[in-house]
Amino acid sequence: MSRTLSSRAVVVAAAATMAVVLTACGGTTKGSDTGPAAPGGSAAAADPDAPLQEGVKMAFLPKQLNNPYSDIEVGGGEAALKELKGEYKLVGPNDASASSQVSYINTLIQQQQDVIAVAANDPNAVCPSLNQARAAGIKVVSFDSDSAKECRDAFVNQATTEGIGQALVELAKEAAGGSGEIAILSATPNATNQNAWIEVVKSELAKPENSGLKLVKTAYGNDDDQKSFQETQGLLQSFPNLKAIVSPTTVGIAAAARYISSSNYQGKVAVTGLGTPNAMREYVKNGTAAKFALWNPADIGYLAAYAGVALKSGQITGQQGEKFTAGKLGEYTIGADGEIVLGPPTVFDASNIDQFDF
Ligand code: RAM
Repeated sequence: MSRTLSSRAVVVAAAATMAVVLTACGGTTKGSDTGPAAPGGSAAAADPDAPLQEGVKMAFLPKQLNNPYSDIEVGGGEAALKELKGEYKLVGPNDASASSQVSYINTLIQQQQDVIAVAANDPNAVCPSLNQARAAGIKVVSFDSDSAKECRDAFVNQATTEGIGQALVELAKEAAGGSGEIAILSATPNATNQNAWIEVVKSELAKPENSGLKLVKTAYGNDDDQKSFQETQGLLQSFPNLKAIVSPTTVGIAAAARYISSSNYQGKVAVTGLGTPNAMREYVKNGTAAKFALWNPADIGYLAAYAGVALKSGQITGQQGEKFTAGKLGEYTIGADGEIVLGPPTVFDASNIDQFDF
């Protein structure tokens, strides 16, 4: 069975995703502080030869703490900070609501962290606090879900937004058997990452080659298992001709697959989207979710930590074209708008899922 969607959208990386090992990063000696960057982006020029500082205090603020995906992400950040001899901290809300992260950012400013890594629940709600942090000399890296670009120094994106959106459409098309009604089960209504992917999905669906697919609804499970489960039930009841649910969130896809697996809809409505192999294994094996995609969440946290320490050390400032080495992941070049793209996602199905354990 082929695991390849179109080459444009997704490269089936399987083990290869993890095998991008370029030169390892060397120095972690203490260097001088580069001082605060002005909010809005103008910072001192990057010094590519600046040594990576030791002792950098970096706090991770994921969308929420009770999401297995976030746990894996920040675990990668912790591992990187260990390599970099930095100080890792984890804080965050229990729900992914829009304003839930603001108080945590304010506390991190008071604690004089050197770097904040944030997966924004809302691109704008976190902005004033993030810019206060930056005015206080704290470097801000968004990861997974971007803040507005005016309020951070760099963004670690899991894959290109276009690529993820296109992959979701190809997965949905295949899951629906080529045509028919599909629905999206998203995370929260304000999530920057899901909303950006859904925009791409909609523009892909407008293309003639996808005219057989009809998006009937986008529902929001808020990255809450129970709410996602209930929203799945609602979609199935409201749209009796539904062919597939595409869920671009690890919480949503698992809840949708669990619901369908234990219902009369199994075999009639397919599930696909973005999930972790461990949460999806049984649903791949029982045929409910034959194929889905993701990247290695740990690598996002790892890359964000290296980016954060490189920012704090003055090696990069977040400008397009700057390069830095992210330990075992190798060299990265910063793209437009301070975006750093981890790499292509992996597609999982019965033929490869047992090679992955996360
Ligand atoms: C959920 C979160 C996260 C997203 C993944 C795919 O865990 O919404 O932001 O990147 O799914």
